[in-house]
Parts: sequence; structure tokens; C-alpha cells
Amino acid sequence: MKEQLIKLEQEVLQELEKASRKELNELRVKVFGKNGLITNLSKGMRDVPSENRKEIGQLINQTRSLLEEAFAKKEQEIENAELEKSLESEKIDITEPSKDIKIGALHPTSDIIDKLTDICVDMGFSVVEGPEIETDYYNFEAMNIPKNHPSRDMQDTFFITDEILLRSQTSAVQAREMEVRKPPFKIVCPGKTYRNDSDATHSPVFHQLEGLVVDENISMADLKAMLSTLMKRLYGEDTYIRFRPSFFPFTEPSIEVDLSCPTCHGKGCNICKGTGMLELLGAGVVNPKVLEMSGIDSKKYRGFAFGFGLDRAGMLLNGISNIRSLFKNDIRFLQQMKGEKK
Ligand code: FA5
Repeated sequence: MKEQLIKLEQEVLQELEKASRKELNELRVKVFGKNGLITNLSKGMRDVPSENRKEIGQLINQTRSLLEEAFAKKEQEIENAELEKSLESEKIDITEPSKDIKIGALHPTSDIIDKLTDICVDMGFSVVEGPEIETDYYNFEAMNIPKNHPSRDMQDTFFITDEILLRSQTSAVQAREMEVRKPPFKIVCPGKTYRNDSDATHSPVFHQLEGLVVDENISMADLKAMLSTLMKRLYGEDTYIRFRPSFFPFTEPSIEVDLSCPTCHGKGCNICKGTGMLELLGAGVVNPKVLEMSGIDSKKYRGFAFGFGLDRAGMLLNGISNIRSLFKNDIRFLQQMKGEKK
């Protein structure tokens, strides 16, 4: 029996050595199956004289364990080889350029932010940023809009707590900057703003560009000259602007600025609803109270400020009729933009 076991072990190990996956499975049945070699040897234990039974039993078990281990090892080897082969054949070159690259363009809002800030930097403005999650103080109170003042109704605001809100206007950066800067200074601040608004020209998230100039002898004429130059550079030399009286608690006097329609050049079209003009921004001479609240001597210094709706400005530049198109993230829309191709 002993010799029989050694012979079996050697034969099986030899066959195992060169077995494929299919042969391995067949061999497994041949050795361990219902009528397999080892199984039959175990069955044959009945005929072994009782005094040798223990020793033979142990030998069979040893052979079984040794062969089981050899099978497991071979199976692992086959699996590794198969994996290696499939990794080799399915190799992906992630550096290979795609055959189907869809080229978009700079988003109209990013494009208008870049264009406007570039023009403002040329005019000597510094570009600043402010927090989108703002305090009631900077968004309203420091802008001469006390708590419960009716002018708060003009900006349907998302409050987080009584004192914290999503800024409803980039004007909130005015007081922040006035507190830390010494006049004279000129700053612009582009960024996101939030209001509970939603229709074809109003979105709950939109973008504004705030401008603030503080210096001696500032007047409405400076504001008009600056905005005229800005608009001509952005929309073309034949563009002109119109001032209309308005009200903002933080500017006195306050105006709204209309732009001759960049699509029809003032003749009247469906974009400007036949009027030839489009409302684009609010502006005015900074209210002396606002300067004083931020520690600036209003007897010596004056200022002007303006606040653009950037999404509207970008829509006009690109002939977009619905503000929602700006936030749909549709590459077909972006591909039509006149902005810089990326
Ligand atoms: C203001 O927000 C003032 N802070 C502007 C200002 C700054 C006045 C400095 C004086 C001095 P108004 O609420 O009108 O003003 O908003 C300014 C522009 O933001 C609007 O002309 C419009 O273009 C844009 N705007 C306002 N609400 C939305 C909205 N929900 N979606 C898209 N654009 C909007």
C-alpha cells in the first residue's frame, strides 16, 4: 500500500505540473472524485488488516493533504497566469489622445468676468474677493440698510440664521474693503450672489461685479466717464449708456444704467423688446453715511460705486435669451459661445 501511495503521488504531481485549467479539473475528479484514486484507496481500508489500519490511514491522509495543497498551488498559478495575460491584452494607454474630443468654450459668465476685470485692471482697479456666506452687517447694515428697513424687500435673501446669510449683493465687499484700505483706492469684486428669484432673466444663483472708487473730488461725471469707457470696450465703440434716477440706500444720488442694445445697436429688436436699450446695472455716488460707518472721513473723501449683473451682461454679449441656459451645463450650448475656445 505504501508503494502504491508513493507511486500515485508521483504520477499525480507529474501530471499536475503540465496541466491546463481544463486538465486540472479533470485530474481533480480523477484523484478526489467519487470514484477517484484517493477515494478508492480510503474505501479499500476495509480490507487492510486492523493492526496496519492506523498507519495506512495516516499515510492516505498525508498523501491527500499533500495533493490538495499541490492542486491549490497549481490553481493559483493558473489564475495568476490568466490574470497576467488579460492585463496584457486589455492594457489601456491613458495617455493616448481621444479620437472624439468635444471642444467647448469658456462659460459665458467666466468669459465676461475675465473681460470685465481685464478692462478694470487696465483702468487701475485692484481685483478683490469677498465671502459668499456673509453677515447681515456687511450685506445690509454697513450698506445703510438697517434691520427691518423696507428696502431689504428688494433683495429676497436666503438667511442661514438671523445674522448669517448668502450674500444678496457684492456690495457687501464695499464696507469690508473700506475698513482695511486707505483712500484713494479703486477696487472691483466679481462673484456669486444669491436671491430667491427665478424666471427667464433671474436666477437664484447669479453673478455680480461690484466696483468702488474712493478719492477726493469724485463726482457723477467720473462714474459716467468710467462706465462709458467700460461699455464701449466691452460691447463696441458705437455703444452708449443712459442714466435713470433710482434708489439704493448706499448711494446718493442713485442711478440705474441702461445700455444701447448690443444686438440691434439701439434700433429695437426682440432681445431689447423693441426699446433699443437694456438695463444692466445699478450705481451711484457713495452715501457719506456709508463712508463714515466704515471709518472714512466723508468731508474729505467721496466715492462712486456700481454693481453689474454679470449673467445679464454675458447674455447680452452672446445673444442668450434665457438665464437658465447658463446653469444647465450642456456642452452643445457652450460650443456655440463666442468666448475663448478651451
Ligand atoms: C444691486 O444689487 C446693487 N448692489 C447694485 C449697486 C451697487 C447699486 C453699487 C449702487 C452701487 P440690483 O438689485 O438692481 O442692485 O442688482 C444689480 C444687477 O444684478 C441687476 O441690474 C441685474 O442685472 C442683476 N440681478 C439682480 N437679481 C438677479 C437675479 N436674480 N438673477 C440674475 N441677475 C440679477
